[in-house]
Amino acid sequence: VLIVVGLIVARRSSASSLDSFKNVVVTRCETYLKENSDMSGKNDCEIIWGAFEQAYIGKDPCDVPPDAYDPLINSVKQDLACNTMLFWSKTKTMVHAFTDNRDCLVTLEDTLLGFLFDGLTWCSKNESKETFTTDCPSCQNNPVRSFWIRTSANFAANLSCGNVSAMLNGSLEAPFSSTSVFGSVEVKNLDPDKVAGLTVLLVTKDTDTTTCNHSSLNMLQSTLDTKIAYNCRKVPYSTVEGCISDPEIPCSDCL
Ligand code: N1C
Repeated sequence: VLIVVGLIVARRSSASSLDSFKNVVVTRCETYLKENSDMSGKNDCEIIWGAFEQAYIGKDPCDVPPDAYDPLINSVKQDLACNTMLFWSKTKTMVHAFTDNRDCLVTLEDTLLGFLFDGLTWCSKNESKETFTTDCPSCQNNPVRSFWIRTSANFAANLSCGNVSAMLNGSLEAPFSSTSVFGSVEVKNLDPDKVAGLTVLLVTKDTDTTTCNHSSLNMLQSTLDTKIAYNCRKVPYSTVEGCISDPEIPCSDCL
């Protein structure tokens, strides 16, 4: 009897860790579609979950390449208004504090795909049907890293249009890094037939010495397709802080 009870408890607990992960994703999905009702007819949370799962379930957690997520990308239907896309690098917390109360700018995490998986960890194992949410390896082709690479490429290549922006950290030695997701994936995937310009918003504190003339930003400009206009502007950290604490201040007064 004890063995049977033990087996039931073991089965339940392994099933419930998957169930709770799936639950988090599907609940986020339903919440998002409720808030963005124009998308709800075209998107199905169970189909999106199925397309997501098949990218990594049963696979070696170091052998999930970015293109494993192609079916997931294709399962989501979303359009964004041009001129609103905001990229970021090493400014995540500030950027989201800013965009959470405002519709004028949209980050990847404000799109359905980014919203579903932001902050989550997942992997499986060879021939396993399970999803693990802890102890996932940090190798090159791990499921989480490949997901962000693939979704970021899609955000830049297929969703971005008009004049787009990137919020970079002026308190760092080098505000632009060519090995970041922004530098290695997004900048290279902007479509010069759709994107007219990229403006760097260099968020700077009074004590910072980094300017738009920093050599790493010259590198960013030279990586960019010559058909895309490049601009850079310093934005005082205090202005961004003020706009975070008062959502009534119009976007045009913030950036
Ligand atoms: O490597 P980064 O930043 O330059 O990537 C940021 C860049 C943004 O413009 C986003 O569109 O790439 C996109 N992106 C995410 O939206 C995202 N959400 C969460 C990239 N990475 C994202 N993450 C996780 O943060 C992910 O695990 C990745 O490795 C970090 C990147 O943070 P970063 O170095 O500050």
